Amino acid sequence: MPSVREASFELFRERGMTTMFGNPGSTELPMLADFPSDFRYVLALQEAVVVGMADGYAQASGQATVANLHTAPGVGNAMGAIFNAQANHSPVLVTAGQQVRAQMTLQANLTNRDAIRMPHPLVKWSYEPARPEDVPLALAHGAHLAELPPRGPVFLSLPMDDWYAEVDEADAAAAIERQVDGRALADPEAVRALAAALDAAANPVLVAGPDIDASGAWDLGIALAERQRLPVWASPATGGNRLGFPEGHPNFRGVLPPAIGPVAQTLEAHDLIVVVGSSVFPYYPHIPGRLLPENAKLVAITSDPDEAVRAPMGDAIVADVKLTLEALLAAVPESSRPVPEPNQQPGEIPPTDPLNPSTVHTALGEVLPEDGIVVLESPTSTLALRNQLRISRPGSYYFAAGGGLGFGLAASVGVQLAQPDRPVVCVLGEGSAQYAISAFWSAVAYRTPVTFLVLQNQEYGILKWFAEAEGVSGAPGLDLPKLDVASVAEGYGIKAHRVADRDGVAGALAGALASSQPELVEVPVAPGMALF
Ligand SMILES: Cc1ncc(C[n+]2csc(CCOP(=O)(O)OP(=O)(O)O)c2C)c(N)n1
Repeated sequence: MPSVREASFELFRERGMTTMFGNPGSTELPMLADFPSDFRYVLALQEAVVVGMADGYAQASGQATVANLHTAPGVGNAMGAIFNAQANHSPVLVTAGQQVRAQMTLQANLTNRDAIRMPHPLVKWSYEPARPEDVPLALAHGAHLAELPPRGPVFLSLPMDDWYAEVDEADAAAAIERQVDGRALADPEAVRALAAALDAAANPVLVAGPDIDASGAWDLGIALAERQRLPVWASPATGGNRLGFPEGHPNFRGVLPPAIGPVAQTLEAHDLIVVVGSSVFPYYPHIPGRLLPENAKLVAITSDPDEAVRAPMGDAIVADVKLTLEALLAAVPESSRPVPEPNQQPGEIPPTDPLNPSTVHTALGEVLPEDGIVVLESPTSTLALRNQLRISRPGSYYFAAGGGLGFGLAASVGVQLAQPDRPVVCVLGEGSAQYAISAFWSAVAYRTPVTFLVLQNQEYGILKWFAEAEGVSGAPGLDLPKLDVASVAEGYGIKAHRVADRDGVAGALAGALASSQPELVEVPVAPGMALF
């Protein structure tokens, strides 16, 4: 009879889950014993980095991905990253070791006392199998559930002696073979009604969200906008872990602001707002106002029932985003509305010393190859990067929808491992880099040739902006003088470049992008928010 470990690895193998991320402790070693040679174990040096890397890998590969943590303290360290994975709709299968069953009741050292409750609100399912022989079935359950819509992390606590138990061969084979398909078709009546409303509207608009990309519906979003002559806004950047529409497309208008009043103001002229693959809306901060322009209707298409029901206004269709766009496209005619005016390109940025973040992003835009991927965590320059780069290919942008810092650096390594043939640039604020700093080690150890671009403005710039917006003065702890990320990265074995002028930035980035090793480019930039 196979062991729990053999059956579990056969399950992972069958599902293509052969890259796993972890930080081992004594309670995880039995799982890793005789580690099969067709699997890849990616070591991260802290658990938030384990989950951040697995999140990036899961999103960029589209597959459930194992993040193996060390019992209670490891889960504790990873909690912020699990929060991000949930907001990102990322199918991470989080596992954590547990004391041997014989010592759990007496709560021997390292017992995860209430393992199921610990990550509970952040995951779709939290479980500790009732019997050792149930572990493969529980892992199958977790993998299916993580990948079913709405995708998201699940958690399993696995007692360390379970891996040696034996399982019935036929039962294990049955658990391993199962496929569960969860792509739901929309009610054809709801689609017909939306198609009729779109065609009848005087001035409809499309709001494109991250699940367009995640569901593989990129081309369908473009086709709908073109056939119906729709101007397109990106859903607010705060919730945009991926892009839903090419930002260089002539119909693209910009990124919606993330607050109630400004969203309604931005969409003022429109009578029908169709939101696809986004919550309605990932608001922050609180700027009250009308939820919608007067007389405007809103219809959202989302695969997430929770996103659908918690929206404060409008109607929703809960179904697979790609299948629904396919059906909608088949039901709408070519519109006779005028084609939206081509969007304006960003203007020239006046030279400054130190460089404006926007100037750095123009330099990045010049050297980033067509198939480049950007992983972004540089709060004051998020909008500047979107405006300057106008990223226009699917699967080319990743961001923490949850807003928990530490995603960017870790996720970029996972994204690069999942997409080894595409150049990955990770754009970081020097403050953000600290939350997952040890991911530099993994980047070097696994030869992931990420180009890290660090903007050094010597402050928590976005918090100064928030302080002003909130009318807060005199808050301590918002300055970061002399934080030298390049030197820290060098300590982890990364080749680092320090450049301060525009041509130097472009040259260093081009060199780093062409290199087969991870490299870092650190640039001092002017403080404050960069919008364009
Ligand atoms: C885990 C976590 N802790 C704290 C914060 C609050 N926070 C948001 S942005 C920010 C500052 C980021 O600084 P930096 O990366 O240097 O970028 P800048 O704002 O200067 O562009 C902080 C501390 C957060 N979002 N997540």
